[in-house]
Amino acid sequence: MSFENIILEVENNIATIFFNRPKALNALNNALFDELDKALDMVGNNSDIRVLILTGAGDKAFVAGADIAELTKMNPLQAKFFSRKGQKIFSKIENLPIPAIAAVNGFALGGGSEAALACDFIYASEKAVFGLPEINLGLIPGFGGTQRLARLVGNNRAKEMVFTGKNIRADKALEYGIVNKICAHESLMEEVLKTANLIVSKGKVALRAAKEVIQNGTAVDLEIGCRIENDGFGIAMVSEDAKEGTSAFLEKRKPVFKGELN
Ligand code: CO8
Repeated sequence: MSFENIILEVENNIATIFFNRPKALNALNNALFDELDKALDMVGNNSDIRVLILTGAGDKAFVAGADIAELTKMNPLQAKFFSRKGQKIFSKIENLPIPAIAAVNGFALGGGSEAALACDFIYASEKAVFGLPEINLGLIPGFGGTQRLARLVGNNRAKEMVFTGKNIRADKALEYGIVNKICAHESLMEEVLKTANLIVSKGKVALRAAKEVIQNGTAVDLEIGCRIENDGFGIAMVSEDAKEGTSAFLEKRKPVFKGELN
């Protein structure tokens, strides 16, 4: 399927979705969200795809936020629906059965930071800029950003960012724990692909179990989370790749994972 506002590429079990409105710094509008929603379904339903990368087309932006021009035309109900639509799509990223990595190649503001925060982790170019500047527009974040940022960096840092609308550079985002790694701008995708390929080389059942256990387990108290971990462990344990991984260890050889869903 071809898209206009995003690009979906699949190669070597890795899907890459580019936000593709470079003239508007990849701002998120309704049309882009509709395409992203479809692309995420395609990615989530294709069991050959084992990692998703999200990044921005062009050299300047990951995503500079919701499309402000489109926002200004909305009545309150349309704005409420748009906010819910964004939240649902970002939750879909978060709940994909496979890991999602954000490769933040420039401005990730407002909805852009919110999209990156919905991924499992973020690698950033040294040129990346993060922020929730909605307060400067008389707005607040509306795609889950207040919630995900506060859970990740703590209430106080999140409140300072949301109340002041001040952006932060990649080094501060690393200090805050928003970003796992800062890369030279030119080698961002290379670094992200290196990590994605490492993940692809692991057992498929174990990977899916690990993602689900962390995702669901951290939404509940520790005791229940540990029980969710028990279930995930049990499922991984009976997989073909677990038989191969444990046998290979005992036979002092490298495992050859088949990467099947059994
Ligand atoms: N929406 C629409 N167009 C945008 C956006 C945007 N968010 N960001 C940039 N553009 C457009 C500009 O209008 C400009 O278009 P044109 O060339 O036609 O004039 C083009 O992209 C290039 O932008 P600039 O000339 O401004 O580039 P600069 O390098 O000078 O500045 C910045 C780059 C700093 C990123 C600047 O563009 C900027 O501040 N952008 C807006 C950032 C922002 O405020 N983002 C938050 C948006 S609100 C939001 O995300 C809310 C999410 C929740 C919504 C809930 C639903 C109701």
